Amino acid sequence: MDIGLIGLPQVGKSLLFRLLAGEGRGGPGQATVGMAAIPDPRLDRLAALYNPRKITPAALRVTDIPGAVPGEDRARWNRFLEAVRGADVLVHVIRAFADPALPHVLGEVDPLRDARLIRDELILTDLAVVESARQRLEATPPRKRRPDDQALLERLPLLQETLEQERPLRELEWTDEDLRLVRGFGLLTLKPLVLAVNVDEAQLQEGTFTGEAGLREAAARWGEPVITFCGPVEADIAELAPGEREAFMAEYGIAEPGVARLARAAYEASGLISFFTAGEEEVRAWPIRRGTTAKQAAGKIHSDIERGFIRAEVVAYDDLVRLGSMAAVREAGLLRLEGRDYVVQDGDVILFRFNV
Ligand SMILES: Nc1nc2c(ncn2[C@@H]2O[C@H](COP(=O)(O)OP(=O)(O)O)[C@@H](O)[C@H]2O)c(=O)[nH]1
Ligand SMILES: [Mg+2]
Repeated sequence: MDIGLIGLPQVGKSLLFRLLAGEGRGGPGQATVGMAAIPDPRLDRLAALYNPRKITPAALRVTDIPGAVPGEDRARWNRFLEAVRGADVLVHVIRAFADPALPHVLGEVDPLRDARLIRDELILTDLAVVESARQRLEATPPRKRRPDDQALLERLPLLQETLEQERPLRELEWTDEDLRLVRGFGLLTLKPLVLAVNVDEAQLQEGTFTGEAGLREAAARWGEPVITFCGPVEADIAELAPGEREAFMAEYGIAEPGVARLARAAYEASGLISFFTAGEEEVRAWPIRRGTTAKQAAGKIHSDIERGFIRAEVVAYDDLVRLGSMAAVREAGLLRLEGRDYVVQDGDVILFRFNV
């Protein structure tokens, strides 16, 4: 499960990457890849109950690619987009910060212009993919078409029409079967998109940034969440000891690092939920897609647990925290025994029973 960072050059993508995932792996001019922990206050509450040796948050892979300006170098821009075809969610990093020493690549700082520019580029990129797929299939004689080709040919015109109306494909209703048919295309506007606005310290203090009203209005219309963060201040927060962070953030009127809010927004936008395992050894959050069954969830932990699945002992996070212990949960009759087809809910704390 992957987050792809996109945006113009010099907007703070690589700084954000380091804040999310540390140094990462990769070479100069190539994609850098790392893991971003997804902070979850529920994990801390569970850890307070179990006092485990280890606390493991859910994590998503993040990819950072050297940026490109769409109008300037088409080939470079296309390579840039190729690198995020496999991502599950895109985070568009937008510059709001002012810095006379570092001019914006397009001149004025204008977050709404940048959001539109990248949005339009993603739409055009998908349109090219859809058009060429349609042409290729239409040129194939019917008897040479593969089983899925006919179904695709029936659906591609609607996709093309949607994109021609400058609408992203995620606005359409998608069945699992429709998604399966187009999976190989890596359509970019099908991916959820989060707008991450990099503000400067003055804007952070003021609680607003250049062009905020216009950007928020458009983002609300588009259904895209907007998260603000201030790169350099976030870097300072990360350097502080955990005990010193709250006072420091209070000076800026923020309760939580912007990077934490951003990681969670990307997680939620990508349709992921978490279940927990909890014991004295480890308290851990596991990312799964909505609709995952108990047996599939077991497989996230270990293939042996999936194969030898007997049952899942499940308690809702809220019940466990309210009652304070597994013994109290059992006594209250709130520990459920669930079978392989149980659909795991966000916040379920699960103990899997299995034999190998
Ligand atoms: N003033 C200011 N400079 C920033 C901020 N975020 C990033 N920068 C600077 O902008 C330049 C480009 O940042 P980088 O993260 O490499 O951007 P990228 O090209 O989008 O990956 C670097 O010199 C950063 O130090 C910010 O919030 N304020
Ligand atoms: Mg960079």
